[in-house]
Amino acid sequence: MTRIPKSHPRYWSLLYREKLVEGLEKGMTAVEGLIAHGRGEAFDYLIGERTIEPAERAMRAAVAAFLLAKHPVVSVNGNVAALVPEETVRLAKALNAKLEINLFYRTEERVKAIERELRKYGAEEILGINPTRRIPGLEHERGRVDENGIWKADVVLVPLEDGDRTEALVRMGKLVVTVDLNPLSRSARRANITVVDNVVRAYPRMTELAEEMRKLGRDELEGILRDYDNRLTLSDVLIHIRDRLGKLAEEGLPD
Ligand code: PTJ
Repeated sequence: MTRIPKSHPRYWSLLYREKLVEGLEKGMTAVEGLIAHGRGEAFDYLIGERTIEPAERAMRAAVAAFLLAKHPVVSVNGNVAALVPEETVRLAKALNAKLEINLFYRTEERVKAIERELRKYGAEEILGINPTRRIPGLEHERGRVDENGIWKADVVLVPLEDGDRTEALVRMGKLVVTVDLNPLSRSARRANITVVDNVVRAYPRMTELAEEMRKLGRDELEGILRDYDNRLTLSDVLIHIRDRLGKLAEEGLPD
C-alpha cells in the first residue's frame, strides 16, 4: 500500500488496484475479480468518477427497501471484501442487515479468508460459511446460499454481481439491489434497484443515508420505493454519459 506516492494524479485509482492485489494475496479475491475491476474502472471514467444524481436516487430507494425489509441481507464477494471490508460491515449494521459471503467462484479457502477480513472489522454473525440451500436454476457452487440468509431474505444487496444470479434471485421473489458501474450489464438491467456507482463511494453514502432515513416513517419510506423507476434511472445514467462525452468532445479534454 506504500508503493504509490500520494502526489500521483491517479492516487485513488491506483490505491484501489493495490487493495485488490492485496485481496488476491490474502486469498479473498478471484483472479477474475481483477478483470471485473478493470471493466468497472472504464465505466467510472465515463461517468466522471463521482456519484451522479441517478445513483443517489437509486441509493435512496435501496435504503428505503432495506429499512422496510423483514429479512435484509448484504452479500459479500471477493472484490468487495478487498475494496470495502470495513464499509461493508458498517453498512450492514446501519441497515440492520445480515452479512452473507456468497461467491461466484466459490472455494472454501476464499470463504475463510473473507470471513477473517470481515471479523477484523467487527462483523459478528457471518452467513454463507456452510450454505445448505441452492438458488433454483443455478448450477454448481455459485448457487449455494445460506438458509438463514439469502434463502429467506426479502431484500438483498448483491454488489458487482453476475446477471444470471441476479435474475434467479429476482425470480425467487426477492427485491434485488445491485451496485454496478456498468449500466449496460445484465445484472444492472435485471436488478430491481441498480446503483451505478463505484462501490467505494456508494457504501459510505448508503450508510449515511441509512442513518438519516431511519428517522422517516414507514409511509414515507414506502413512498420513496413506490416512486422509484429503475428503467428510468438506468436511462438517465446513459443520458449523463452521452451528455458528458458530448461536452468533452466539444470543449476538449481537461488536463
Ligand atoms: O468474488 P466472486 O467469486 O463472487 O467473483 C466476483 C466477480 C466480480 C469476479 C464476479 O461477480 C464477476 O465476474 O462479476 P462480473 O460479471 O464481471 O460483474 C462485475 C460488475 O461489477 C461489472 O459490470 C463491473 O463493471 C462492475 N464493477 C467492477 N468494479 C466495480 C464495479 N461496480 C462498482 N464498483 C466497482 N468498484
